[in-house]
Amino acid sequence: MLCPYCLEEVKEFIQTTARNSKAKLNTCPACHKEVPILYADEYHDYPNVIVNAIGFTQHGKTAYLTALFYELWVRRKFDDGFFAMALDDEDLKTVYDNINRWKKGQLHDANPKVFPRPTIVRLNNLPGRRKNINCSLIVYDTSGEAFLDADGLAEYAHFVQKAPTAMFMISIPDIKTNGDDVAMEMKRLLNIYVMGMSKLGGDTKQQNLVVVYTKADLLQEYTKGDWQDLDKYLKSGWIHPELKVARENFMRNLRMASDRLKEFTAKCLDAHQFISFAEQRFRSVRYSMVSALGAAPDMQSKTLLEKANPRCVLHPIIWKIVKSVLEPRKRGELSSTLLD
Ligand SMILES: Nc1nc2c(ncn2[C@@H]2O[C@H](COP(=O)(O)OP(=O)(O)OP(=O)(O)O)[C@@H](O)[C@H]2O)c(=O)[nH]1
Ligand SMILES: [Mg+2]
Ligand SMILES: [Zn+2]
Repeated sequence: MLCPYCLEEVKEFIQTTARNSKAKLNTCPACHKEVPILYADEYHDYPNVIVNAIGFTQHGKTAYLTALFYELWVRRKFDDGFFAMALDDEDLKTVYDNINRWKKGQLHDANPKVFPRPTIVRLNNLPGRRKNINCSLIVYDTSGEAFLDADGLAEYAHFVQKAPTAMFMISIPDIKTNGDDVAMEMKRLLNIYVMGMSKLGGDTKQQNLVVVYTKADLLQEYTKGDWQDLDKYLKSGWIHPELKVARENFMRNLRMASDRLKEFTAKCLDAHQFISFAEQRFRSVRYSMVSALGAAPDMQSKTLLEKANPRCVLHPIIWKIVKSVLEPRKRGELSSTLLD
């Protein structure tokens, strides 16, 4: 079993009883931290999906993860019995605090450069094609400063090593504002990641990569003319309107959006080396675009000008679930997987 706090694989968690009450406690034999009872007791019913936001500072990691909580907790109303829940008091408080700040339009400050405590969010009955899906998202959010070099990654972000899928968060508008070259900065992040993983003894060839273009509401200068379909995708969640007719088309939609974004990466961002580097160093590479806010915020007051309206935020997570849980479970017979 994976301890969500020290990321050691342990045989079992140690069950004790709290000193001053009859409350049951589970602790990790490796780091001695208290692990949620439900996490340990129902471990095998809820496969872990490690959500690791990897990206430079201010590229929208925390905003994205908050939008994800909001989407999963409040906005998603699937009719198949779907609900999201927390497993301990601290995570429940984190989720509610974040969502409440979010609803008031308050954004977060930059994260400190420390190894973060993850927030565990359990998803029940996420609709799949044939069967619903249960899983636990283990969400890590750290400062972008941890990704400035391979040493920083190894020290402050070693949670990346255990995840079957890495999630790169790249804000093209921020790279442009800093006067940097988008293709070069994308390649820098990838290079740092590959070096950091080797320092940790990991191998990116065993991992999948999801490249997420963040703050996509600010990409209008790109998504016009030949690339208008990407703007429509961002706004509606569907790359081709015809696909929208049936839920069975959902994964096809994500695959087609990913292919189109790869084309965008080559033709618009001129990031050919990034594509080759990623494809040769990872098992698979997929692309997504998201807007956590839906519109640009007022930078002075750090509040949103309009009510936050997240776009496509579930899509990278669906890729993660497919790559982390469904494909390994049913490798070789994908057509019968839950979301396919
Ligand atoms: N227009 C727009 N702005 C965004 C969006 N997401 C984030 N921002 C802006 O980008 C700023 C930085 O976002 P964060 O999510 O805090 O960035 P981060 O990657 O967590 O930064 P560090 O914690 O420093 O690594 C926010 O304060 C917002 O102003 C988005 O979807 N659209
Ligand atoms: Mg942050
Ligand atoms: Zn532990």
